[in-house]
Amino acid sequence: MSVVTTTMHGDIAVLTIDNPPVNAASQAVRQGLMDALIATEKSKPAAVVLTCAGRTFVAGADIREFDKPFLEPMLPDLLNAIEAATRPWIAAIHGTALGGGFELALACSHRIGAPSAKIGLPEVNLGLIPGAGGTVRLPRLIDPVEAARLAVTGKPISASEAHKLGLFDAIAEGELLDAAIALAKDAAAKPLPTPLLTRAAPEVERAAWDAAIAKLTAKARGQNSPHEAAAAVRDALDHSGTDALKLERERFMRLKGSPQSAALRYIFFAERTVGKSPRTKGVAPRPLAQIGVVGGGTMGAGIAAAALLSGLKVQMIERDQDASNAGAARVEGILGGSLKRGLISEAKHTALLASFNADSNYSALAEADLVIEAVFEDMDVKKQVFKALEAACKPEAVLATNTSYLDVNEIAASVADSSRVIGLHFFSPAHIMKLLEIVVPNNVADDVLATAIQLAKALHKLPVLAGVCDGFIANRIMSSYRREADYLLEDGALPHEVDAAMRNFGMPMGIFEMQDLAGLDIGWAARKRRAATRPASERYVDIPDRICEQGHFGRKTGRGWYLYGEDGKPARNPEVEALIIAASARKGIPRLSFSEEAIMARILGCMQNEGAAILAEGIAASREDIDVTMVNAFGFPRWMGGPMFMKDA
Ligand code: T1G
Repeated sequence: MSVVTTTMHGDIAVLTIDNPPVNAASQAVRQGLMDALIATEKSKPAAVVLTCAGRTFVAGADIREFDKPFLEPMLPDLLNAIEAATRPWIAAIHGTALGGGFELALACSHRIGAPSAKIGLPEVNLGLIPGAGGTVRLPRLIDPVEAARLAVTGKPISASEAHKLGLFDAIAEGELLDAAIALAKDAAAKPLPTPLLTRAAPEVERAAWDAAIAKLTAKARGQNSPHEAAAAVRDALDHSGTDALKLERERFMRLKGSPQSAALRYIFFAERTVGKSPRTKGVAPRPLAQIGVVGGGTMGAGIAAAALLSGLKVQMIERDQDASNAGAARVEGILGGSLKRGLISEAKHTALLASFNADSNYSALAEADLVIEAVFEDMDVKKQVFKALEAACKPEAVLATNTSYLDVNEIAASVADSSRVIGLHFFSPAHIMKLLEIVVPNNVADDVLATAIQLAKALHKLPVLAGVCDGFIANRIMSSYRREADYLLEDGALPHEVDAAMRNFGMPMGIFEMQDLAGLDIGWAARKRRAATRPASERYVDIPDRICEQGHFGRKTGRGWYLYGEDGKPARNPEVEALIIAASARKGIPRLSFSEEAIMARILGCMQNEGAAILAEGIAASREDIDVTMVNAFGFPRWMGGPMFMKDA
């Protein structure tokens, strides 16, 4: 049974691709299309409409085929053949026409989209470039700089923007297929447009081009593919269509074999495998219409906003009216920001505010299906809150804690039915950060776990399941390499050297800059908490304690590992550097000099060892859980795949 079927609508042949879940252009799809092309060139319908069944038009080449040699027919050859068809081909696009799917549409003579359709060239996110003519045909159809923007950023655009750019001939009014057939009839009555590949490339002034590309690639950091995509579009401007196509394919094939693409493809699938637990297979989650949030501070407000933006009703609780007003103001601030940035409409903004309420009386939580506690990180305070929740909430309500390191089993044991308690560890800012660490205590019920995973999906978060231990996955690994970074200071490095090594490796910022941003008092409190249980044999660096004892807590006090002037930029802190050098002398540690590679080898090694311990203890079920956590919680460079992937690679 071919995955491509043909039905005649009058003298129009309608080809339907049906290859769930996203109609990826697998070998079967390519073969089905090639067969349909040959058949329609013989049967000579007035025109051909190409559409897809299911939720989306072709969302790209089949990424699962990339680790094997490609099978005929090759996508570029198929698209060249479609472009050379003797009758109009109309691509009818719904859902997301991405990568090879969009290139397929570009090979068609006409394109029509549903109003909600999106198109894009996300290949750069897989460490690739478009490999079937996208970088060649696009700049011959629209403004080359706009073409470069699509290929270099990988960001999809809406149907209305595609229409404005000239990518769509029309936006469908009413049924997409009907509109496509009407367009096909119209096209059949006119001469075929000149194939894009044979069109001359538009002139683009070099300096203007370089300036535009510099802006587009500014955020690439250590990822190569955005630069490669820009170079491929440039090739398309400097060569004939046919020659540029060859150059594009060579570049694509080289990148397909590159370590960065292997890492990015790994993390693509890893992000789609996390959050799947055998315990929840076939288990129905509990209803999730209204959630409660206890605590209106930065985390509580972020969690409330994330839930509102995902269509949930939210009831916030704070200790008194003033605190609840302050919490509500924070939530309104976040929603106001989304409105200002055009992420939500005025009407949506008003509707979200109507779905939100803040109060200081726990009885307002009587209807909540799930409540997330996000109060001060103190065990006694948390237990008091859970006692109050147990009294106020309906027995089937799920009770969750947002603690980032406290013992969730102990919190669960503070209520009669501990099976309803789970950890939901959000990262700040909670309405932006993609990761949700679901901390699984010993007695949690399977449907409570299923409900937590369901909530993550509803919030468009990546759910990673973690066992209960100090710091779970994320903070446990972060604490371990923060400790290693402290050891490096005593051994001879200085904060700016460690941070530069981490930034040049691809981290968004170094560990000392990050601590100054978060506030050194948080780590200080954690070290004091651990002091009682820290093994005497464990090496301990007291430099950060010395800094905190002087009341220097980082950015918020203008001093920490670095000094912060008017411009807010971190500057080297001679006092701290003297403190570090004195600490080595005090312990008789000869100070060595470290290359950036040597610094990263120690930090990475530390992440990988802690990761291996986490796997051995069953705190994480797979290396994917650790890598997805490090990439999405701490900005570990995606194009490296994650510390565990690197270890195996
Ligand atoms: N190939 C294979 N499987 C794919 C796939 C693809 N292109 N896209 C998605 N899947 C699987 C995915 O693993 C998951 O499987 C299921 O579909 C649902 O995906 C020559 C070289 C389309 C926006 O980069 O961005 O074309 O986990 O959970 O949230 O130039 O999937 O259920 O088993 O993500 O609704 C370019 C990648 C390829 C698009 C839908 N295309 N996909 O999001 O569902 S390279 C892409 C996405 C290329 C050419 C080049 C998203 C989506 P499972 P999902 P979703």
